[in-house]
Amino acid sequence: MNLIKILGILVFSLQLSQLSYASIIHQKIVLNKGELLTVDSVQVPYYAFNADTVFGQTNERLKIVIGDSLVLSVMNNTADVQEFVLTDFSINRTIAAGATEQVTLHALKAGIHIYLAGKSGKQIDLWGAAGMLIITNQSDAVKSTFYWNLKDFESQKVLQLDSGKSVDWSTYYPDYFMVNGLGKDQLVGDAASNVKGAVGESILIMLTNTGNVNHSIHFHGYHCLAQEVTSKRVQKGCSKDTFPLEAGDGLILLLVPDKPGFYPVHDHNLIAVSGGGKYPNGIFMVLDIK
Ligand SMILES: [Cu+2]
Repeated sequence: MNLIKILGILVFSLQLSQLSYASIIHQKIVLNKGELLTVDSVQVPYYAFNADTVFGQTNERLKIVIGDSLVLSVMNNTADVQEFVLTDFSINRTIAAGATEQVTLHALKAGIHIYLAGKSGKQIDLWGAAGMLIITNQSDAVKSTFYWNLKDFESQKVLQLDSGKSVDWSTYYPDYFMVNGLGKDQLVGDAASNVKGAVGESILIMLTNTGNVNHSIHFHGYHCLAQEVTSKRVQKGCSKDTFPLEAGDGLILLLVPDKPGFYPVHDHNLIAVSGGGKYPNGIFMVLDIK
């Protein structure tokens, strides 16, 4: 047997051994339209990808492990034709009203990605319809994990888009800011976004910016390590306390607290810690380390 054949068999058996850990994950998400209740009780139309046909303000989080294949059924439970886009996986599907499309993707490496409804037409990805796809290795999949999907919107522009008008984004002046589609009252005590942990523990924070302005997340008390980046501005492997995210960026941060404490994390794009013009609100979380 020549060397090339032996190498070929080796590579093949290596692939087999990796495949033996892989699973096929079937998941369904449903694009719903609903009403978002802001902190000052303003109601605006809003979209989200939920687990079923009941509208909720938080998009489903898709979480898989390296080696997995995700078979994702996407149902369009709205009255319009919609798109489902996952740019990092070259997925762009048109879905008729009431129809379901199935997409398949293979998780080859760790990272964080954004899935969204199309950027054309009413641009509903900018008023809700954008969530996270997270790929980790096996050991990270069982770590304590928190999620910050950052969003912003301007209620007047949402109303214009909803009525079929186009908007001038050069005059965009967002008045509401959210984490996982939630505002202040809903975020206080929220288990998915407020970090609880212990000194020395490895804690993962999943961050995406699915809004339309830049955000800059500042940690008080601790530094984090940028473990995976989908960003031109943050270097993989850097350790710091402020992480800028342009629209469309994503980060997987590792926090290993060196002391106990109760600290805030907030957006240094300071308008984003308001809601309807009132402070404090918006992109504001707490770290509770024992
Ligand atoms: Cu600060």
